[in-house]
Amino acid sequence: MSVVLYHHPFSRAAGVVWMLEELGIPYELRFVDIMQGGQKAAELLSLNPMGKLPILVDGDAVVTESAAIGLYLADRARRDGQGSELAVQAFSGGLGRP
Ligand SMILES: N[C@@H](CCC(=O)N[C@@H](CS)C(=O)NCC(=O)O)C(=O)O
Repeated sequence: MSVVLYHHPFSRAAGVVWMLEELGIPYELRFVDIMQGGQKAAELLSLNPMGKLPILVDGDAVVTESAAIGLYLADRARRDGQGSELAVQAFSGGLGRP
């Protein structure tokens, strides 16, 4: 089963997309219109009661909070020999900064 990311392009989900791409993890994007309150829909509140994006679903695992998602993906990728420095780069001060 592929990773699903509930996403809006102008949200912290952007850093998660970057990390998924860098790690080469296949994923499905599900657009959520946060301008229209889509993040408060019952289906999404059942995944994240905080009513916020991003939300990552990986099989039975549901991960929220962008930094936590970054660390989760780093742990997932470690099997393939990649480290957690990508999570630090993505979520500690902005994209592209070490
Ligand atoms: N600390 C959270 C912040 C989540 C957050 O504030 N997400 C925003 C988009 S960047 C959101 O969903 N806003 C809609 C709302 O608060 O209703 C994280 O890093 O994931």
